[in-house]
Amino acid sequence: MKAIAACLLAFALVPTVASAQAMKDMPGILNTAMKTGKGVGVVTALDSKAAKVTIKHGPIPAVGWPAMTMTFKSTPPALLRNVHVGQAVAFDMRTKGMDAEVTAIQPR
Ligand SMILES: [Cu+2]
Repeated sequence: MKAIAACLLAFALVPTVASAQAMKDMPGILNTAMKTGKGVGVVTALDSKAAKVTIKHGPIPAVGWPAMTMTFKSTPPALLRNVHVGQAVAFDMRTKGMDAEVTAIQPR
């Protein structure tokens, strides 16, 4: 639900003309394009059932993010088997709009 809302919001913020222009110039490259990056941080919360992990992470320049604490979806959920609260981790992530996923995570 959260992902859908973020997606709709992102589209609502792109004026129709600019959107049409972007589509013409570079198909598929819009504000909502998937971006990937690598980060390091500390796990502050874990919800294995919901496949969610909260990480207090440093800046992730590849996606233009400052340091912050936020919750990621784990893709796949099994990544969280080797993770515990308080652990320092390095992770690979991807984001589309406001939706963020970790796609790899390991202790550091
Ligand atoms: Cu973040």
